[in-house]
Amino acid sequence: MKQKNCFIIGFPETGKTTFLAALSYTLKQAKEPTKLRWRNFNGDHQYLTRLIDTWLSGEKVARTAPAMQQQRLTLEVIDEQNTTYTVSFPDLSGELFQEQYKNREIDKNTAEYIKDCKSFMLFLNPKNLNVPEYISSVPFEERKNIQTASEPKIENNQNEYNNAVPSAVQLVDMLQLVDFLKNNAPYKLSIIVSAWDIIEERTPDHKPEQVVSEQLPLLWQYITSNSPKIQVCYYGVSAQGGTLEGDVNAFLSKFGWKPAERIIVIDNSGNRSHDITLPLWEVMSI
Ligand SMILES: Nc1nc2c(ncn2[C@@H]2O[C@H](COP(=O)(O)OP(=O)(O)O)[C@@H](O)[C@H]2O)c(=O)[nH]1
Ligand SMILES: [Mg+2]
Repeated sequence: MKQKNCFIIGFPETGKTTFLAALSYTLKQAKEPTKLRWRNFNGDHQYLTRLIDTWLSGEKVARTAPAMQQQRLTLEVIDEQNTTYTVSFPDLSGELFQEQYKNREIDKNTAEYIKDCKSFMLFLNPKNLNVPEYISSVPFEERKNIQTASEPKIENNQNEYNNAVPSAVQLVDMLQLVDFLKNNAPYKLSIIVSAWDIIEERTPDHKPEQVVSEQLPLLWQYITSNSPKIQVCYYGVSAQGGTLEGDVNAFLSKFGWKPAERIIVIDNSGNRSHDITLPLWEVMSI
């Protein structure tokens, strides 16, 4: 049995817990063929069962408050060659990453975990990215009237502070911390653009990497210029299947009551499937 750790990076509301719910359901079901299948689970069984039930019923998963975060969720999965992997897959609260950025500190356990880890998944939600306005996109007449750019203040309120800093700046900082802790050793990184249903509605021809290069050019440049140390793959994932507003039954019936069909996974070549195990399988192959 191979032991692998996967570290999940993502600020609050980026789709991490919904992904974990849809992933756990997918691993367990036997109808749709998937790259990875379920073997076993170590951790809080109630937590995972509740998560899957909530997801199946078409409700939003509960917010992962810092007190509820799961440091130890270990999935035992098996691939097509019958190799078994144990994948440690913590469901951390997004506030942890915000605190790290603001306080310039990381707790010892998380740092040790990252040091040993070769597989990372980074979640982005197109609905709540903080993208700065570029000077070149502001009309010249308006530019003349801008007084002074205001620096974000260090407020007591965590969210206010982090919301004032562009998402790409905070994410590059996180990846620099990973590089530092791993002493510049190579690693695999899956970038998950979550809520892909929203991107598909707005810009149906877009590929996941294009969303990142357009919305977060600083992050894209950092990852690209750090190749081959960072071996990246990009996925667009809709773990929920759409926005959960309105009649739940009408929403679930859109997919013929087949839970697996709610999931959209799109790779950077545009290949489309319901197999949400793909991004995990890909980062584990190192
Ligand atoms: N439209 C859409 N919204 C999603 C999807 N996945 C998650 N969301 C929404 O994004 C928000 C954050 O999701 P959650 O999994 O709790 O994020 P976490 O804080 O990173 O664990 C919630 O409002 C979800 O309903 C998706 O596939 N499509
Ligand atoms: Mg969560």
